[in-house]
Amino acid sequence: MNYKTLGQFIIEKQADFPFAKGELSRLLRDICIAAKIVNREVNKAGLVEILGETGETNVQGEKVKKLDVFANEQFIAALKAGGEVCAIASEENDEIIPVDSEISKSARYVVAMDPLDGSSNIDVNVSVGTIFSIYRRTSLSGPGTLEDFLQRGTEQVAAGYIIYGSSCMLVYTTGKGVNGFTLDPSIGEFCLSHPNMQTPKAGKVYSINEGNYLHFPDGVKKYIKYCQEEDKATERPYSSRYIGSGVADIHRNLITGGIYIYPTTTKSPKGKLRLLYECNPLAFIIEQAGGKATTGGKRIMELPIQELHQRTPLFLGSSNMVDMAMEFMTRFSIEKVS
Ligand code: P6P
Repeated sequence: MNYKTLGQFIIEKQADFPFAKGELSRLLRDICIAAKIVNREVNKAGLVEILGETGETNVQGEKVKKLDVFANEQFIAALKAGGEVCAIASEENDEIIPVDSEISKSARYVVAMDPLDGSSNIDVNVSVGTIFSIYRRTSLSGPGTLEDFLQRGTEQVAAGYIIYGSSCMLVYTTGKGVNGFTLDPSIGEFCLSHPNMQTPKAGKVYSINEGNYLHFPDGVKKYIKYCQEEDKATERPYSSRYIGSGVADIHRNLITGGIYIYPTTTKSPKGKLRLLYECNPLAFIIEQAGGKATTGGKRIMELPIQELHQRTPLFLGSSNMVDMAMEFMTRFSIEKVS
């Protein structure tokens, strides 16, 4: 077998993190255990009574699908059992989940996650994903606190996503580049398939929900028209690709080049995506892959964070495309993006 498993890769890279003494490796192991279980259920979602809605709504006011609840429970259970975290934050939980057990007494990390992003696509067999962000705790001891999560994205020690698609992939960074691992179900291991991922500086794909066009800032409207113009020199018009599952759109654009934009709209005046467990981890990954992530004005990872489920506009992807979109935002959008 000429594959390198995630476990082998982490041990090899251990030397990069003398301070980690294995905790980070064990933390990634815990996340992967839950990912394999969630992948198994996503893959047979149509076959078992796990589809459909629980009838409840989550803190975002979105209808919760049973697989959301299942995924959330699996990641929380795996992280608690692993003993490496003192608290967890999740899109599915209004408040943080402090972890206070014998095995987590010396835990030094907290994990923020979106356990199943894009879940509205579950019933129609479209790829969904998990997004996670890892910080070193700032509190001194005991169960973690809200303050442990209110750190800028630049403080992340690791971030990643799992995409449950035609194959199950884990893509993560610890600040030393981005590596992608594909799950080999025959051995139940994530194997290195995309070493040192770099996103093209220029791309020809733009991803945005144009159904909201009328409510976009003028800079976004002008950028969309720029993408649609005929211009051989810059290979325009670009292609519009929008799956409605952020992890899937961003994963494709990471590989092929492209830009994903979720700007402010009247329905989401601060943007729709959440800073802590969607935008910051995705920004860490895309920057490590040579791309950019901004609000249309400011670098995502430098945004101050005051609340757990804080939202922000997001322009993320190939650096040349993000720069161009920001130029339109600067020239045409009166509301200077915060
Ligand atoms: P809309 C999923 O709910 C999500 O957070 C992203 O994954 C996705 O890109 C976006 O929202 C879809 O939102 O408003 O276009 O349906």
